[in-house]
Amino acid sequence: MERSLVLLKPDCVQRRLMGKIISRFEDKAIEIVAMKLMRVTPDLAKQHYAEHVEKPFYPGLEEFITAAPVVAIVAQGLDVIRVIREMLGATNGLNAAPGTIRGDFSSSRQMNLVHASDGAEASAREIALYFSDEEICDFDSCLESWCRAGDE
Ligand code: FUP
Repeated sequence: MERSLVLLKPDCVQRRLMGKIISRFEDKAIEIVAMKLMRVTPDLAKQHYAEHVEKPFYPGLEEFITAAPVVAIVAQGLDVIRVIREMLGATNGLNAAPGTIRGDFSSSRQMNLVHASDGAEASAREIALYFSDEEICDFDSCLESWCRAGDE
C-alpha cells in the first residue's frame, strides 16, 4: 500500500469543486485515511514548495496557496502516487488531457485545483508536513474484496 498527500487547492475550495474531486477518488476505490480543511501559512508554503522557493513564479504561488483554505488529504492505495498523478493530468490545465481532473476543470497553470505527491520521498515528506501520525485513521475497507483480487 502506498500513500499520497493530496491538496484540494484554494481555487478548488472557492469554486465548490471539493465534492466532485473527492468523488473521483472514491469512484476509483482510493482510500482516504486523513482529511482536513485548513489554511496554508506562508511558512508551510515555503516548506511544501521548497524546490520552487527561489523561482520567479514562487511569490505568486505562495499568494495563491495561502489566499483561501485548502483540503489536505492522505490518500491510500496500490500504486496510488502514480494513479493520482495520472488522474490529475498535466500541471497546466490547458495542456491536461480531457477526462483528467485538470483537463476537465482547469484552464490555468497556477490554478490547477489539486496537488498530489510526485514520488515516495515527496509523499513521506509532505504527509509529515500536513498531518501528525495521530491524525491518520487507517481502517479495514469493507469494499476491498470487491475492488481487486486477493493477489493484486
Ligand atoms: P506539479 O508537480 O504538477 O504540482 O507541478 P510543479 O511541481 O511543477 O509546480 C508546482 C506548482 O507551481 C504547480 F501546481 C503550478 C505552479 N507553477 C506556477 O504557478 N507557475 C509556473 O511557472 C510553474 C508552476
